[in-house]
Amino acid sequence: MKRSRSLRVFAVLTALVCLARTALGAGLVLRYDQPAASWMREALPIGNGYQGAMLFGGIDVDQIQFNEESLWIGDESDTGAYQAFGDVWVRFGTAATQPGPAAAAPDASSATPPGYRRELDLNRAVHSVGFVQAGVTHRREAFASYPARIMAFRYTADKPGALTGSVELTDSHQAVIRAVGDTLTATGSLAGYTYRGGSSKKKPGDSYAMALSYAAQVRVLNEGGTVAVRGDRIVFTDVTTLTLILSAGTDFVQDRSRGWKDAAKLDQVAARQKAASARGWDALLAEHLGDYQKLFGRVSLDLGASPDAASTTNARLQAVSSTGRRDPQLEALLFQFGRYLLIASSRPGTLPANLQGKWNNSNNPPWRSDYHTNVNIQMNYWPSDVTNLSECFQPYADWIQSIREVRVAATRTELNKAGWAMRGESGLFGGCSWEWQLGAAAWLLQNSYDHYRFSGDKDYLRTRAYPAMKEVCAFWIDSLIAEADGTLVTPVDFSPEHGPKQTGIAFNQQWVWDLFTSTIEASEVLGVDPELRAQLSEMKARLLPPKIGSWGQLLEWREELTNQPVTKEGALDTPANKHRHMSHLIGLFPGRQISLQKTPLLAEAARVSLDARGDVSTGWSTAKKINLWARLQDGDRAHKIIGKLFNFVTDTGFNYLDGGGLYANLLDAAPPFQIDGNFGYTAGVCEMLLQSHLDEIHLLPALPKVWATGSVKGLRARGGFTVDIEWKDGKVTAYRISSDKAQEVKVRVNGELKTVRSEPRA
Ligand code: FUC
Repeated sequence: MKRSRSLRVFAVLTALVCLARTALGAGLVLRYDQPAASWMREALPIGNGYQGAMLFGGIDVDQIQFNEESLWIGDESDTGAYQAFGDVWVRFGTAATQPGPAAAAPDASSATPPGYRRELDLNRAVHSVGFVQAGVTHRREAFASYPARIMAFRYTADKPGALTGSVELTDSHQAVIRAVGDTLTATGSLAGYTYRGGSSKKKPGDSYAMALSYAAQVRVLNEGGTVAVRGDRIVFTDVTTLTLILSAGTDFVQDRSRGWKDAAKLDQVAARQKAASARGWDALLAEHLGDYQKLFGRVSLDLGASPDAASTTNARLQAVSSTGRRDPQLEALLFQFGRYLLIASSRPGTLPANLQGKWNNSNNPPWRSDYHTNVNIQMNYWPSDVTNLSECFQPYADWIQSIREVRVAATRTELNKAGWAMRGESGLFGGCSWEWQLGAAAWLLQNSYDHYRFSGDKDYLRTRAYPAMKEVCAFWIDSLIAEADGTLVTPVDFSPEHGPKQTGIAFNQQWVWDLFTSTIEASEVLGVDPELRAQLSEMKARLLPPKIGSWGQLLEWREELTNQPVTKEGALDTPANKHRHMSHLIGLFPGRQISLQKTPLLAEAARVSLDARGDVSTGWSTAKKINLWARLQDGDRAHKIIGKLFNFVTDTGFNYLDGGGLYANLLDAAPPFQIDGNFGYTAGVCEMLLQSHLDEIHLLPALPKVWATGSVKGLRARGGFTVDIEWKDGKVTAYRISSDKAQEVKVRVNGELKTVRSEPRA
C-alpha cells in the first residue's frame, strides 16, 4: 500500500518534471506571424556547419538564400572575402509563371492568410511554416543535416495534388545553370572576383593568386503529380508533397601542402545529393534530430516564466525594448539561440564561424565577413566549452593549425621576426589585411589553451595548441624591447582601433603575460621544455605591468594620454571616451591577469574604466560588457547591459555610436548583423552563473536580483567538470558537480569556499 502510494507520488512527480521540461522546451521557439521581408532582420537561419540558409517563409514565392562556408576569394597574402552563393526560388500557382528572380520578391504581408505562422524550433533545429489558403492547409519544413551534409526542404498540402509551380536555382557569380531531369546544377569559378570594400587595396582587374571552383545541386522530388524541365527551371504539377535536397561545395581543402584545392571535392556535391535523396525525408530528419539533439540537449536554463511566451518573438522583443518589461524566457531563448547558432555554424570538419557565421548574402560583405582577430573570432568561441559544445571548438583549432605556416612566412618577410603574428583581418588561406595587431595571435591561443583547460585533453594540448603557443612565444621573445632598467615592452602597435600607435600598450602587454603564463603551465603539464619555461618565467617577471591613471582608470596606453585630438568616441583617456573595444580590460576577461580575488586594485581600476565607457555600444561590445561586469561580480550591472542588448533594431544601416541590439530574428545587430554579439551574450550569461578561471568553481558569481530563482543544467567548468545549479531567492539551493572520475574540487557557494568530491559521470 505504502509502496504503491510512493509509486503514485513518483509518477506524478515524473509527470510534473516532464511537463516543466516540455514547458521550457516549448519556450525555445522563435515565432512570427508574417513571412520575412528582410534578409538581415527577419529571415531565419538554419545551418549544418558546412552550409547555411536564410529562410523567408514566403507563401506564393519562397526564397531560400543559401551559402557554403568555403566560398571564399583571397589567397595567402590577402584576406579576400567570404562570398554569397545563391538562392533557390520556389514559386506556386500563378507566381510560377513569372519570369526571373527580379520579379520574385518574397510576398509582402498584405497577402498573408489569417493563422499564418513561421517558426524556428531550437529543440529540433527545424524551421516550419503553416497556413491555410483557399481551404488547403499548407505545411513547410526545413532543416540542415550535418551527417548528410545537405539541406532539406519539404512543402506539403492536405489536399492531394494541390501544389503546382516551379523551382529555380540562381547564382551570385555567373555560374552555368542546367536543369536535367529532376535536378538543377550550378557550376562556376571565383576567378576574377575581388573584394572592393573596407581596407581592400585591390583595383578593378586585380586578382588573387588562387581561385576556387564551386558547384551546387537541387534535387526536386515529388509525391503525386509530375516534375519536368522547362528551360532552366523545374516545374512541378499537381504534387501533394514536394521535397528539395540542396547540396553545395567548392574544391577547397584545408591543406596548404595540396595548394588548398582538390578537384575531386566538387564531385562530392552531387554524390551527397544523390545519397540523401535516396534516403528520403523521414530518414534524414530522424538522423538530423539524433545528431543535433545530442549536442543541444546538454544544457537547459530556466530564468523564470514569461506571461507573453506565446506571442510572436518580434512583439516580445518590441515590448522589452520599448517598455523595459522583463521577459525571462526571451533571455533564456536568446541564450539557447547562441548555442543553436554555434552548432549550426561550427562542427568538426567545418571552417570556423566568421563574422556572419555562415550566413552572408553579399559578394562585398561588411568587413569581408571574415575572421577578425582583434576580438571578433575569439568572441565567437567564448561559449563553446562552457555551454558544453566542446566539439564545436574544433574548426577554430583546425583553422589555426592550417594557417601557421603562412603566418610564419609572412611574419618573417614583413616584420623580420621569428614565430608568427596576425593583422586585424584574416581569411581562409592565412592571408591577412589591414593593420598589424600584434597581440591578436596570443588571443587566438588564449582560446586554444582555455579549450584544454576545459577539456583536459592532453593529446590536443601536446600536438596542436602547445606547438602554436611556442611559435607565438618565439615571436614575442624576438620582439619584446628591453628598456634600460630591464623592463620588457611590446613594440609600437595599435590598441585595437583606438588612439595613437605606441610601445607598451596594455592590450599587448596583457596578452604577452597571458601567453607566457599559459605556455609555462602547458610545458609543466606536458613535462617538456624546461629551458623555455625558465626563459618565459624570467621574461614574464620583467613585463611592464598594468598601470592605474589619474582618475583611477586602468591605462589603455603606456602613459596617460593628454592633448590628443578628440575622436568621435570622445577625448582619449578621459571618462568621456566611449570607445567600444575596451582592449585594456582583456586581462579581466577573457584573460586572468586581473581579478577581484587576486588583484583587487587593478580590478577596481578596470571597474572605473568600464563604468566610464557606459552601457551603450555596438552589439558585440555590449555583449563583451556583460562578460566584463560578470567578472567584476556585478550581476545587476551585467543585467542592465543585457537590457541594452535587447534593443530592437529595425534599420539595416551601419551604426557605431547609437548602440546595437537585436533584429526581429534575434540575430545581433552591431549594426549590421554580426554574429559575435549572439555568441558573446550566451557566454555572458554563463559568466554570470558560473566562473572557473581562477582554479575554483564559483557558483552564481554575478547573479542579478531579477534572476532570483532559477536553474541551469549541464554547464562546463575548467578541469573537465559538468555543473548543475538550482537557486532560490538569490541563494544556491542545490548543485551537482560531475566529472569523468570522482575528484576533489574547490567550489565557492553562497560566499563559502569548500572542497568537495565530484560525482563520477555515468
Ligand atoms: C571590429 C570592430 C568593428 C567591427 C569589426 C568587424 O573591428 O571594431 O566594430 O565589428 O570588428
